[in-house]
Amino acid sequence: MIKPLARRTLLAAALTLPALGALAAPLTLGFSQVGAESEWRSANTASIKAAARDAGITLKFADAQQKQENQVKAIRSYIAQRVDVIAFSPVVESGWDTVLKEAKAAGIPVILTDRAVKVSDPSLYVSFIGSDFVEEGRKAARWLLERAAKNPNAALNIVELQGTVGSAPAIDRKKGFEEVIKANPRLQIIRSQSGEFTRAKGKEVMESFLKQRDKKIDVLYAHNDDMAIGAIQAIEEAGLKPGQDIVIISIDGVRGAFEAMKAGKLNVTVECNPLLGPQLMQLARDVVAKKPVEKRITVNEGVFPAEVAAKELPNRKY
Ligand code: GZL
Repeated sequence: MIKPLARRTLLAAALTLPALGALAAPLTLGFSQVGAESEWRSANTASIKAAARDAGITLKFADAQQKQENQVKAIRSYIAQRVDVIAFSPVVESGWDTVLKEAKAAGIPVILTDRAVKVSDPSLYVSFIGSDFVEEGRKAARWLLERAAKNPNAALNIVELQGTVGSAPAIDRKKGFEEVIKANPRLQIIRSQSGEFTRAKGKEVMESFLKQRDKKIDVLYAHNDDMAIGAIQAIEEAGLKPGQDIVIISIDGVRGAFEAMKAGKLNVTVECNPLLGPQLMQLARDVVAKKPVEKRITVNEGVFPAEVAAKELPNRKY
């Protein structure tokens, strides 16, 4: 015959064990990454992997080599493996409805990181964590407006190296930049082409811009530092001084940009924070625990002109 106290203790234990069991089972996150196209992307990947390890979260990770079909395949494999939550940085904005409907039908929540998507039904993803790319484009243009105001009669011909065609950062950084430079009609974008966020393509496209001699190039606006660094090589090979003959504005704030600014070859970089790992892991836990989460979580970012590069470089975390 079990004594009442002992029975109560056994009952309490029976009720508690499953909860403990739920806590102990590591959460499994399936992550589809764009690729490894830039310093920014490498820092983003490192942050996600380190944060998963620190959080005791089982991470399944796939690099899509900048191809949407590889991301769709990875998301489908995570659905088949019945992971607890899926997260991905969509290489382009459109074409996600079908696979996200499959994840929803399987009852697996999806988190967007870094880049956003355009979908018919916003309930196809639980939350977005990343940057405000339109604001990054505005910050880049505000820096140029301020500089141009010191020389009010100078016309400034701008060439633009866009990011990956169809990607949220490329679309939004262009939008924000154009919205602000409208304030000064002497600032004109005379050429604009995608450099695919890579150094190699950025150099190649800048070479083609420099060959077209009909208009002098005064400013380069690059949607990321890697393309700017590639363009710097092209400008030097053309016998011009980057950062002086051609003013260069870029975005990301990676170490290579601070080194280029210290060398006087880049004029300003607008920060885009890749270190989303810890916030993503906490968000994944909250989503799996069915806690209410914000639909859009953006991170605060700064603007770093060349004058502060040397002082700031030792503090950089990516
Ligand atoms: C921005 C990110 C962009 C970076 C590029 O959040 O999506 O992709 O600006 C990277 O360096 O390739």
